[in-house]
Amino acid sequence: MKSDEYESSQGNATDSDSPLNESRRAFFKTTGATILAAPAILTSRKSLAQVVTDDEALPPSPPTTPWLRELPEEMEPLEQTDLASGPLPPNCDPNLANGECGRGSHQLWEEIFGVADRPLLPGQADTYVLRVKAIDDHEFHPDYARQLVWNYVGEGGESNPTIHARYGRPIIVRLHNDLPANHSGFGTPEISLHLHNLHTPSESDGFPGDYFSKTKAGPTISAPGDFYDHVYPNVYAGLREFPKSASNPVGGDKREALGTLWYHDHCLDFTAANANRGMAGFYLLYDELDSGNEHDPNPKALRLPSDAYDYPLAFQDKRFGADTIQVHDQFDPEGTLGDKVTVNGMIEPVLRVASRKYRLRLLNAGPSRFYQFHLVTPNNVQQSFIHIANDGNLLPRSLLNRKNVRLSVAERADIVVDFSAYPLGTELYLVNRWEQTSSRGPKGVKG
Ligand SMILES: [Cu+2]
Repeated sequence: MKSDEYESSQGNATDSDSPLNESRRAFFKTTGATILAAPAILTSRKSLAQVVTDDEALPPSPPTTPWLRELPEEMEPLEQTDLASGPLPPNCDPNLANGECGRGSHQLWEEIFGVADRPLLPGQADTYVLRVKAIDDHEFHPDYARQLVWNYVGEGGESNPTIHARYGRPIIVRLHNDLPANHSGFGTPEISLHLHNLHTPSESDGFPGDYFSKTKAGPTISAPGDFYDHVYPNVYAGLREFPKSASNPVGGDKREALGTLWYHDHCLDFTAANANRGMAGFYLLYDELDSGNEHDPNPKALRLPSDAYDYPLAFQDKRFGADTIQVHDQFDPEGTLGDKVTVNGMIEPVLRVASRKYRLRLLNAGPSRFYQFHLVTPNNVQQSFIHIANDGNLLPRSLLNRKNVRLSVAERADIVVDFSAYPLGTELYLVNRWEQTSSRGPKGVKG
């Protein structure tokens, strides 16, 4: 039996080790082209013109030519919008008269901002605006028709932008729902913004029942609206047990520090469909140890690769119909197993990297695939890397000389890859060797 992209686990090991077969599973390729660039390429699996035998009996996605598109060299953080100086500063209670939905009052408002019934003052928080928009000309791949996605869009037009946060500095994200109410197709135009894993007050967590649109409100909020203000205090978990003090200015237990987080839609009964429509982005949280500055003079700082060399990569499995348009059966409780993998919204992209160390933040943004990632040469020789963080937590000690890393849905792994070990022009491939033929879970590991 063969799946769409894997030999069966009883297959011939020699065959499966050939570069040709390996390319079926490659997602991402890296290559170096200039003095500063050693190539890195990420691509998604090449689909094959084979009979699909996965449990869902969906036909395979149409084939794509790999490595046609490049990821940007740097993933720049979303720029702030000064909400406190604007016409509608965030407040503890929802601003119902001016279009905010009926969210719960912010629990920690007075503790963070001093006065319970006063709007935010300039400088008290980093503030951001995101709008969920329907984008009807997204290009997953040049071989596919441009098509509809729903993305979080920043004020500068950035799709699914990365938010940079710091422990001790609160953030307010104002989320607008600009989706059309008359949408047809998979996904529902009511949204709830969940910041996955972060310790947040419950009214800002993005519960499934907190969904809203201009005309509908979920069961855990009181009124529909145009927008929803989320407060992220960015304190360590355990704030009550380890209160703020001179020696602990952030508050909470530092051992609970999180770094790589992500936000995604969480609408009741539609989380998979809406996230698969494209609502997912990164929230990177720094502190004194993981400071986001590789030149940090603070002796406590880890000085991990930063800025352009701190690169988030979100993987989503997707299925496309014969017309190259994405399909997702939101009425099937088993979900829809994808046979194409997008990397930051692109199928089989290339990332050109400099000849130096990178921190790659790998995220399985779902909905259905599990991954066991390997970094290999075109001859299928596994390369080693350092695994430094799992699911947002720095490991007690880095795991050196790792040859693979596994990710289940919503899981993150931070790895450090030293591309200076390779001659310029080298191409490396990030491949998935976890065979999966059903949305229920993976099977054996291949290769
Ligand atoms: Cu989540």
